[in-house]
Order: sequence, then C-alpha cells, then structure tokens
Amino acid sequence: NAWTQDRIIKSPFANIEIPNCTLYDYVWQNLDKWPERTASVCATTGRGYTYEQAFKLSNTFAANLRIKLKLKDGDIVAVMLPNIPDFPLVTLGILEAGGVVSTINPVYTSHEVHRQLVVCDAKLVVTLPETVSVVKEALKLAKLNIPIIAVRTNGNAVTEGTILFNELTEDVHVDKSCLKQVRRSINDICFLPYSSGTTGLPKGVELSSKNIIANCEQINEPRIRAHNETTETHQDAVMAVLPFFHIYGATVIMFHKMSQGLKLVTLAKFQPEDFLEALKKYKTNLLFVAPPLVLMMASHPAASPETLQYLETVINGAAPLAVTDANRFFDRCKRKIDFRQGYGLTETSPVVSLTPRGLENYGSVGYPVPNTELKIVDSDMKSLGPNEKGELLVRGPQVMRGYRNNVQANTESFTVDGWFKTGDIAFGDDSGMITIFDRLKELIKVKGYQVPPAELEAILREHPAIIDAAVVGVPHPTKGESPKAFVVLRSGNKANVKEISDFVSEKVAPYKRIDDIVFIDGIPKSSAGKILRRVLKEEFCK
Ligand code: AYL
Repeated sequence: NAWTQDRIIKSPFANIEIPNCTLYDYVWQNLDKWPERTASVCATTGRGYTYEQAFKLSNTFAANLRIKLKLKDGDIVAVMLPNIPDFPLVTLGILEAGGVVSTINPVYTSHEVHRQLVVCDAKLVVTLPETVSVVKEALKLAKLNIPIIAVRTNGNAVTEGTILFNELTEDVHVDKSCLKQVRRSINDICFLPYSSGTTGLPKGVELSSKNIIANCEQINEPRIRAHNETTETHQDAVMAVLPFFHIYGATVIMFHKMSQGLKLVTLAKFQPEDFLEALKKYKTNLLFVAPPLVLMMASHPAASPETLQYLETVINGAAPLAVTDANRFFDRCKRKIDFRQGYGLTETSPVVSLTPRGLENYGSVGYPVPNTELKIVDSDMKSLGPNEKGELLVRGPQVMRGYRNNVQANTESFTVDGWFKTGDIAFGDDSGMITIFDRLKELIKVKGYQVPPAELEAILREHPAIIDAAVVGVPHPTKGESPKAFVVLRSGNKANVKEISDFVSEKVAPYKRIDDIVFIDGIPKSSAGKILRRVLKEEFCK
C-alpha cells in the first residue's frame, strides 16, 4: 500500500519534524558535543580546522562581513571555490551574517561567471587567488564593481586588489554585537545554486533554510542514514570529493555531515591517485560518488582492496549508474560494501529518494524520503499506476520555492496543485520503489554535471558563420553523456569543426566543450519554433 487511491506514492518512512531554526543554527547545533574533533581537513596538505576553530573563525568572518563589508540581510554573496577546508567557514559565515550563498563552479570561464553574477545580483565574491583574474574579467564584462575576498591556501599567492579572507577571520577584537541585528528566519532563502531545470539557461534556485534542513532530517532517517554516530571514541570520515558548490555536496556532505560531527576530508583538485591515497590515509569510511567515480574505482590500477579497505558505505547519485559498473567496483573491493543510490535535483535540495540499507537493487533509486510524495503522470498529466512509465512529480518540504525572478519558468515547473515537475521519466513498482528510466527534459549531464543545451546553442549562434544551431546529449562510455552540436552555416560562409569547437571552448568550462559537430541544412523545429531534439537524436545519433 505504497500507492494511494489517487495514485500517489507515499514514503514508506514515518514523517519527521522539521526543526524551526536557520540553517546556520542547524549545522552548529551539536558543536559543544565535539569542539575538539576535526571538522574539515585538506586531503593533500593536511591543513584543516577543528569544529571549535571553524566556528570561531567563521563567526569573526560573519561579524566582519557586516562591519567592514556592510553586508545586509538577504544580500547575495557569490562563492567560487573548490573543496577546501575553508569552504564551510566561508559558507556558514555568510549565512550567520544574514547573507545568501550563491555557488559558482571554480572552473567556470569569465563568460560563465559574468552571466551568473549578473543574474544573481551579487554584492561580493569569494574566490581563490588563482581565480581572481577570472572574476575580475567577469566583473568587467558585467560592468560591476564589487569587492573580491581571496581565500589564501598558501602564503605566497598574489592577491592584488582583493580583501584577504584570513584578515576577516583572525582579528579577535571585532565587535560581534552586530550579529544580533541579523533578522533571518527559516523560510528565508539562504542558498542560491544554479540549474537549467527542464529548459533554457541556468536559473537561480531559491532554497530556504527550511528546504535544506528538511532534506538533512529526511536523509537522517534511521533506515536510510549513511553514517555512524559521533561519540567520545568514534568519528566517521567522509570523503568530500563531490563539489560543495553543487547542492549534492553542499547539503548531503557539508551541511548534514557537519551537523552530525563527521570529519570532512576535502579534495580540491580531482586526481585519481590523490583521491585513492586519501581514502586510505584518512581511513574514510563514507563516500559519496557520481557514476564516473565508480567507473574509475572499478578500473584504476591503484584501486586495490587495500586502498579501498576502510570504505563501509558508498552512495551514488547525480546520474544513472550501470549495474555492471557497480558490480565491477564490488569485485575490486573483494568484500561486501553498503552500496546505495540516491536520486534528486538541485530544485529539491537535492534528495528525493534513496535506497535504504540492505536493499540490493542497484538499478533503482529506492523509496521517497520521509514527508515526500511522488506521482507519475502521462503527457496529459493523468496519474499512472505501478510499473507505468511517465514524468515524475514531487511534493515535499525540500522542494524549492521557485526559480529566482522567473515567473514563466515557475509556471512551467509546478502544477496548479503544487507538484514540482522533475522532467525525468520514471516508474514505481508495487512497493513504491522508483527507477529512473530516461530524461524528458533537454538537459545534458556530463560526469553528473549539468550542461544546458540552450547555453551552448546561444554561444554557437554568436559565431559569425553560424545562422542556427542545436545541441543534444549522446551516450558516452565514461562521462555518461557528451554534447553533440548540429550547425547551420550562413550561406556563403565557411567554418570547420575545429574553428567552431575552439570558439565554444574559449567561453565554457572544460566539461561543456563540444568536439562532435555536424553540419546540416536546417534545424528541425515544431510549428511553435521549438527545436525537435528527439528528431535530431533519432536521425543522426543512432
Ligand atoms: P542536478 N539516476 C539517474 N539520474 C539521476 C540520478 C540518478 N540516481 N540523480 C540525478 N539524476 C539526474 O540538478 C536526473 O535527470 O542534481 C535529475 O533530474 O544537477 C538531474 O540529474 C538533476 O541534476 C542524491 C545524490 C540527488 C545526488 C543527487 C543529485 C543531484 C543532481 C540525491 O542522494
């Protein structure tokens, strides 16, 4: 009886209460139980912070954001950082100061950063010395003049024209009373990541404290939680290789695991050897992954049973995983591992469903987490029953308030009775167990990262020789998918694949690059002018 008479799939787990506090208070709620424990540590340098240090430095940072940088309640701060041990300090400090954190991928180009800064109206940017020049270029493009805070991870980095993070965290004499004036409540937006949703360009996803706290409590349900309790004598170590700038890393690894007192082992730059070495060195027993990482651990020569010996629980999410790849990984471990799968979206903070402990069905994404209802509908929005495939809809406290300043996208993304449309095609079995079958939306996922076709199409159309373009995702053996472009040249114009590919590469992060380009005479479109992506896929990608 997972299915109601109205064909709604209910969570098999008991409802949970959502604590009434801000995300900031939620994360630090247990601080006095483990002040001396390590909160975060860099996997390659060993630099890190205890919980008490992290709290104190972050608290001073918060006061200085109010005093020196005049941050006000609800101001947006762009955070463009890789996974460094300081990431939680930066984020929680901004939240404590009443700000909203908008994360940016640190491999973004100035073109991509500029777009996001303009759309989110940031008042401040936090980045590494290494990426200050990209940010400066982006600010120039955006005609913005806002302060840049640089987080130095080694003493020598050049940081001209920036404010140093450590100067804002270390002056102990700052007057903290300004923090009493912060007026933020559970329903206020506190995190603003970007997602393209079902169609178009990346949009700001408005997540409140309540959304994220709800999701932390949902994944803390005894049958689905992935970690062991922190005690006098025990602390789990979680490998933070998935980026904190993405909601999966932010909620599931950073916010939730810090609220539970785990040790975050941060890896700033992904190198298979460093990653594998750190798994052993820090005895990380908990690991969150996306499919390409599973594939790597199943095939890399250094991924031995010895290297993998401390892993107890591995949870995959962000893109579909082939069961054969999961099995190859188990072969490498040479022992039984608690391996599970989660499903969700940036718009849902992110977790919608998870496989509970002991459910060995690696093709499924499990059951809806507590307080979460699902529905599967056909193209006329009629509800379907068990084992029928259709679009998956979600209702629950983790669903975003909406896309920032985008009435049209919000109208398209929610039904009138408040269901969020995921754009994924799924089915549920009699027990309510969900399997993701396909993607209805145009979004492409490369290594679990979003690649919105509309973004690449807009860049292609800026090329002087191109009159029209369309981009679709095609299966890729290691990345999951990769973008393939269809290009229509202006009559009398010439351009080759390399020229076009280079033109795009200059403007986008490496994982969005296109090297598969096909010239065609016209892009198939509907009478309303929408690109018929299915037609392109069926005609050219089989
Ligand atoms: P976004 N299997 C298949 N597709 C998936 C899966 C999965 N397990 N998880 C996510 N997707 C796809 O916003 C799906 O198309 O968030 C979905 O609409 O970058 C899209 O990715 C959302 O992409 C976890 C672990 C959620 C990870 C996440 C993923 C968040 C990705 C819950 O426990």
